[in-house]
Amino acid sequence: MTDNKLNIQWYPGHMAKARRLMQEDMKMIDLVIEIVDARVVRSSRNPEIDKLAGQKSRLILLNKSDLSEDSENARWIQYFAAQNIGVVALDARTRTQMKKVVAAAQEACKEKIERDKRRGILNRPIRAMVVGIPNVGKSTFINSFSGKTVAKTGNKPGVTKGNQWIRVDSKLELLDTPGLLWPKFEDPVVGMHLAYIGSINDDIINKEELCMHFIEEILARFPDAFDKRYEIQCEGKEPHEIMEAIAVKKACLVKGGDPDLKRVANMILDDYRGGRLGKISIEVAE
Ligand SMILES: Nc1nc2c(ncn2[C@@H]2O[C@H](COP(=O)(O)OP(=O)(O)O)[C@@H](O)[C@H]2O)c(=O)[nH]1
Ligand SMILES: [Mg+2]
Repeated sequence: MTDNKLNIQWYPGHMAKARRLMQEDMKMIDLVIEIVDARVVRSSRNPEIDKLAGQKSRLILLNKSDLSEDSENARWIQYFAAQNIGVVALDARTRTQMKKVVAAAQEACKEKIERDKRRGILNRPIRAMVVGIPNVGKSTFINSFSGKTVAKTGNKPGVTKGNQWIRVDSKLELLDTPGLLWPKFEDPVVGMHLAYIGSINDDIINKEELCMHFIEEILARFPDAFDKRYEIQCEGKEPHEIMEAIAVKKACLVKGGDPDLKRVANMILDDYRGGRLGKISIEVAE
């Protein structure tokens, strides 16, 4: 296989600004809710969050868990639980896990709640900020969590202008603006994995190359993932041969009858992103 040719750029200016804004917001909150993509838990985290969050309580949400494997979600939950980090798997488009999230937020802030109690402060809601790299579902989560009964508690003294607290219930308030983390682009695997799930602007990527890497990685864990979907035989074939076979099967051909590999790459990646190749976790807990 050729080396990957992904050349993904990030802009330090944005990064510096995002970091500054987040540091400001951190002063106002009790809990950092870090949203990651359940399919690429490692690549969708940025270790800088540890520094940024400092001593704040933490909760991790494995979002888009409807697209990752249930068994791998369970292993990631164990992985974080073993480090004493609260974690909930969810599909942020629905509200089905909201009670669990509130309970996990309370558990994560247990000590603070106890401390408040000793000081006679009862039932003060936990204040939380959602953070994560682009496209993990921060806005979706905030919107779902707000629901129809959203009570924006308005600008309060000490709140940076523009920021509002969304009262989820009596126990939890969310800052309406999420903190933007940036991916660890220095690691080429991270860039590639984020590209698989469609979190990186596709225009700057060689899709055919990306798709070949994708096929290779998927086949290592699911040897028949493509056979089933496209009714082809992958065994013994190189990734580019698999793409050609799919092109023929799906009549993705250019004029003259050659396989249209660019179109095939788009189709395969779209199928994966849409869950049509099945629930597949790209990164598993170790
Ligand atoms: N399948 C699935 N899609 C989701 C989920 N959460 C968010 N999305 C989709 O992921 C995309 C990015 O979500 P968004 O909230 O804009 O991400 P943000 O950049 O972190 O704010 C949108 O198309 C959402 O509909 C989820 O749990 N499951
Ligand atoms: Mg957003």
